[in-house]
Amino acid sequence: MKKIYFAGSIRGGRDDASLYAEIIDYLKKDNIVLTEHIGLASLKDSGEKLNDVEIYERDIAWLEESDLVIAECSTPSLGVGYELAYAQKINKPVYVLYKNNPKGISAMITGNKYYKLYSYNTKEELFAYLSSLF
Ligand code: 6K6
Repeated sequence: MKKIYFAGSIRGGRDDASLYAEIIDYLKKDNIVLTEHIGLASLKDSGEKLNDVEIYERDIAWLEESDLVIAECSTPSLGVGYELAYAQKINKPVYVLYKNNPKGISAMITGNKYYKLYSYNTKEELFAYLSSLF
């Protein structure tokens, strides 16, 4: 069982929250997802009970503990961008998933050869890719 740090937008916008939940449920079948709250519909603007310092310190500890990082990046998020850079610095394998659309995502991600990028058109493609990883 791998420990997965799943990253997805929170304050950057919750349009893809239900997709995050589906990905997390899928990954949890055979792995431990340290950040399973990312998909919760209840994780709205009010946030968690922790303050921002506590959230930051807990998330960094989870990143350090993880075996790999999977980020769904279709909704741009400062926090996810920070996590991707941090994960690279500590040499974690990083998988970046995003929907194939004309706007694309930041060149600072797609231009970085360290990241394993996967752009998808359908959920079927996305889940077939995820199953190929394990
Ligand atoms: C929830 C709603 C508003 O503020 C919150 C705070 N709660 C968080 N709980 C857990 N992880 C968080 C929280 N805020 C940010 N993160 C981490 O940053 C997650 O691991 C996400 O992958 C990423 C989201 O960053 P933003 O910039 O979209 O919030």
